Amino acid sequence: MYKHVIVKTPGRSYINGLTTSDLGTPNYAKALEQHAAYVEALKKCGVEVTHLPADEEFPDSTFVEDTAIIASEFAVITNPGDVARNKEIVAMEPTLKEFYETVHHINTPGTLDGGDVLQVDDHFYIGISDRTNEEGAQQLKRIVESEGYKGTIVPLKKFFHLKTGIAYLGDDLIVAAGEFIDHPDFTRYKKITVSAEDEYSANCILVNDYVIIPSGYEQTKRKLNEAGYETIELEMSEFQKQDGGLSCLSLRF
Ligand code: CIR
Repeated sequence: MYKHVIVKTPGRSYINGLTTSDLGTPNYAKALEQHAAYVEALKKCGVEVTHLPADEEFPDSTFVEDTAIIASEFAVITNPGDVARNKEIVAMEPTLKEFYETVHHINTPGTLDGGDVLQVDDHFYIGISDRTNEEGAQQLKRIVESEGYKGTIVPLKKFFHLKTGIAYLGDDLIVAAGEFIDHPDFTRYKKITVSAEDEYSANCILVNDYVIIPSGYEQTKRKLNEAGYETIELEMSEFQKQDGGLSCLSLRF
């Protein structure tokens, strides 16, 4: 069960953040509305929300997931791979220290974005991407192993971040899209597969009794409901425009 989440309001500078998509410039007012709905959905899932104020200096800082990895006994401050985002970790560290005594760090030359890390029970899967390098992945693997967890490094082929294409729903069930559907590291799990057209919906989050999914992906929603999950759908258009998904907008623990 998750008890707590950390989120951060998007600032006005959000519209100037990093993106590889050609979906257009985000509408700031709409992004605020979508973010507020996200926070309400999390509250409905029964978690307490630490809501950090916007930080105009860092346009992408609403995507708090990239700044930390959180397990039940420890947190890891990452070393985000894009220079424009790297110092987002400075503001996150004191917040995490309110909750965790043990806070590890990923250090340069290692880089790592939280979006590249998927926890499946006692096992952390760590993607190597444009943001997370081999050295950063190895550092995190050593940290989780020192804490009694397993770590597996997964070089990505196409996805932006590992969790762009995969989610864990508990009970050995993953949601997988693209390169993860037949990936040898994930064959041991039961799978809900997501088609290429619905790829964006692979980034969904289980928060206690609900799976939160982006709205407009009927096939994924049906598969989740058939597997016994209650879903909450959220409009995510303004975050999708900046390559962000549902997992990116919170740290959950
Ligand atoms: C970035 O390029 O870093 C942001 N525009 C999107 C980050 C998305 N975060 C995530 O997938 N964890």
